[in-house]
Amino acid sequence: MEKLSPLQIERLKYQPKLPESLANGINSLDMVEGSATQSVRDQEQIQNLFKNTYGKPVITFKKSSSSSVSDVRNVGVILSGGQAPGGHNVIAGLYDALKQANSANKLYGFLGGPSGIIDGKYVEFDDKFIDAYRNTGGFDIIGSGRTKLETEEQFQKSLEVCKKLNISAVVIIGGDDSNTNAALLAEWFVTHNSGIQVIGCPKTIDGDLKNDQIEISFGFDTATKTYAELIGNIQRDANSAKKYWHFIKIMGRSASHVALEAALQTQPNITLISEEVEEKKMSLESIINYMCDVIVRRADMGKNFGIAVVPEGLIEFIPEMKSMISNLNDIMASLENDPDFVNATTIRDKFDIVENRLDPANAKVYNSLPALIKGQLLADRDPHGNVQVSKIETEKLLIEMISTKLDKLKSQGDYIGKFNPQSHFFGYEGRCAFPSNFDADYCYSLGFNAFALINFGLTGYLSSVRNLTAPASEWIAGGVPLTMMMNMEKRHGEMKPVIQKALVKLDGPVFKQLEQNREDWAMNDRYLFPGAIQYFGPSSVCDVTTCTLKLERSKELANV
Ligand code: FBP
Repeated sequence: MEKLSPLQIERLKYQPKLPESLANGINSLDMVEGSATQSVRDQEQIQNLFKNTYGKPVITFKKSSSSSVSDVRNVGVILSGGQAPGGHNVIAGLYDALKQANSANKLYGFLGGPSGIIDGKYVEFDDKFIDAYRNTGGFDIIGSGRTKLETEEQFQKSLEVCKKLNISAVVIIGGDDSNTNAALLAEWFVTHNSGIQVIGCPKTIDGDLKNDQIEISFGFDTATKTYAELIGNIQRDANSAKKYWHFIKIMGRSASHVALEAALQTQPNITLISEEVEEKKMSLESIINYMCDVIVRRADMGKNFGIAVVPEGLIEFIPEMKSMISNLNDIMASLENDPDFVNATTIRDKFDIVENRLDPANAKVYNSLPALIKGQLLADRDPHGNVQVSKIETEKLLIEMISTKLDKLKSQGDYIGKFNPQSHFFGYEGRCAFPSNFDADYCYSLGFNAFALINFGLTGYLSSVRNLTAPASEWIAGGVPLTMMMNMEKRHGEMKPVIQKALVKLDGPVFKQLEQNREDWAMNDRYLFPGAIQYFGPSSVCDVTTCTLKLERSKELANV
């Protein structure tokens, strides 16, 4: 038998908590329908594209006094996109609900992400299989992938695979792009009278798949706590040695939720928020000026050290960069089938092809960047057309530009300090951590609830569990129509229906908390050291919610 660590052994025994309605039993639920819904934007276009699944009501489950026996069902599950702590528990919750509903039910796991359903690569779960993964991090139970499900051929193949396995429902566990896949597949299955339902589950450490019904995506809690632990450790090191400025890029793709949450948990000297940069139209130069100002003022106080937190997607929000990247994206999309571009072996060759096509203003911005960043900007887009911001070393770009500016200031006698920078990128470190108790419970509930949605014959819905700052027994289970979250956006040079990303709200309580403290944290070292996630012990350390959820929920509750 595989050797397990002591924590693995203990975590396998953890029994995740469920909302009271679901704990009452999967066959003893009542479904309550809300009123019809609309997409967040572009209603006419979205309704046209999703003729069968558009406009459905929000669903809430209540415990029922009566109980029924469910029909036999086979379900397939897919883990899609980037890893997020708790994915295994979604599958465990789904499996437990499905077996509780009818022990003859079967759960299949498609291997390697959405491509598994297309290529018919799957496993069938049983108790032993599932039990080995309960409360563990990672997606290794069946693997994940980023294949975009969108072509007629892919849908047709998926249908054939489902028919072969007698699958009547598919659960897609994913972020905004993967749940866009779920919405497209759900609509296609209805259009083709396949009788196959599709349900999504809100996954992503990025925390950008949220709205009134989805308070947070799973994985955010654990990932941000992991990054906060690491930032806290670095802060203590910085405050001990007092010789380095640490520039820490934090994963999270476009939205800055992860960086903002990690900053509130640790209180670093500088925190950049991409959404603020965009809103205030801050150029790269003005960002550098702001950071240099803090560095210079700290140096004047004899502090040649500090911590700067930088969100992963910053570069895409700096106005001149945004325009250049959008121009670059369109050009790269148009060159997708150009043999010269596809076969170009060096970045220089690629750039020579692109350069003449960039608008002059954008070419100027591109050329002003260090070679390292220029090359990284030309890397392939992901299958959904996103720039792979995890591969762009913004923290190094900032360090290089700050160094240059500080040298200039020094030569003018305006800077008396020493600048010793260190760069870090925290991303993959947090995506597969053991899920916190919150994520273990939340994920299990989402999976269990996904089967409740299936049992009530729904399709094109996202599993939703709300009221998350209350104890788990008081959580509210239900479903949100996927089309409700959609709008039209440009991807690979074309307008496509996609789930709208939730960005940091600058008038929201979470950002305000940073804004109010920014100057104090910049000059005075108010570092917090959250330490490692605790799984056992007093509730005051094991069940702490994120600042984001706490602040957003308290505002929501105050408005009720
Ligand atoms: P998802 O939206 O798929 O959950 O992505 C999460 C994420 O971790 C982003 O924060 C990051 O930019 C990206 O995945 C990295 O992608 P990859 O795993 O392909 O390197």
